[in-house]
This record gives sequence, structure tokens and C-alpha cells, in this order.
Amino acid sequence: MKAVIGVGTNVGDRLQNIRDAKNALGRVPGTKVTEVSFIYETEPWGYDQQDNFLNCVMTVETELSSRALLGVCLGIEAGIGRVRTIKNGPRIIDLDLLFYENETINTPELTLPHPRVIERAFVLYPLHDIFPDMKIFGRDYSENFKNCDGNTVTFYSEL
Ligand code: PH2
Ligand code: MG
Ligand code: MG
Repeated sequence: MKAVIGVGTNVGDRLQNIRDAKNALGRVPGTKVTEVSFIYETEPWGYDQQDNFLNCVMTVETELSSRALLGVCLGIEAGIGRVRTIKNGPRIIDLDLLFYENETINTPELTLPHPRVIERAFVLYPLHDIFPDMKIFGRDYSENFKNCDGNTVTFYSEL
């Protein structure tokens, strides 16, 4: 099954945090990272008093269920040293499950597709690298891409 994971970081060695997350995902049994977007430097959204983020998205091919993959993401965040403090605040690494095939679910633990995907420039720009027509598992996000929030997103590097 194919899934899309959004990656964000604004604490410590941000590029290294992204590399660590990618390597950790690649070590999960039955899971491999298949694509990585460019990396973007992005203004913080939702809470201003923090440093800029680096954001990217990765696609994975996995035998895990969406719930199991979510659990894996949370485990990797903890392993890299994430401590949860302020909502939308600084974080070493954030791994958000954005899509899992065309699954739609809405539970307290997991909502798919990720509800904020449809508005945030820091997600839509890297998604556009991997899905240039913005059609993602049968859904069309091209209007969202045109109308996304105005936060500054600038190309930073390749991984
Ligand atoms: N993540 C948040 C809150 N704000 N801002 C940017 N630029 N990038 C993020 O990944 C991000 C954010 C909550 O997860
Ligand atoms: Mg997030
Ligand atoms: Mg998260």
C-alpha cells in the first residue's frame, strides 16, 4: 500500500532530523521510502514565536495498515527525541500521515486524508513535487494549491 507522510522540523539540525526520519522509516519491516520531495524552508504557521521550519513530504510503500503506520510515525518521532509542549510549537520532528491510498477515516487518533493538507502551503508545495497534477489517490487538490495560505515557502535543498 502507498502512503504519503508530511515531515516538519524547526529544532536542532533540521536537515539531519529529516535524514534520521527517512532512515528510520526505511528500517521499518515491510516498509520502504519510495520518493522524497524537495525540502522547503517555511514560515511557522499557527504559532509565530518560533524558528522557520524545514518541510518535505515522503511517499512510502508499506505492508502496514494506516493505524500501524501512524504508530510507527509516533515511535520514530519519540526516538528522534520529540517532546510535546505547545500546540503548533517547536518540534525536532513531526511525521504526519497525510494519505494512505484513498482511505477516508475519521477517528480521534487518525483522520485521513489529513484535514490540514488542503490548506497549508508548507504541505501543498512539497506535495506538488511528487504529484505535479495535484491529483492524489483520485482526489484533485489543484484548487487548494492555487488558494493555499500565504505563508512564505522557499526552496531550501534536496535531501
Ligand atoms: N507544523 C505545525 C504547525 N506549524 N508551520 C510550518 N511552517 N511547518 C510545519 O510543519 C508546521 C507549522 C503543526 O504540526
Ligand atoms: Mg503537523
Ligand atoms: Mg503531527
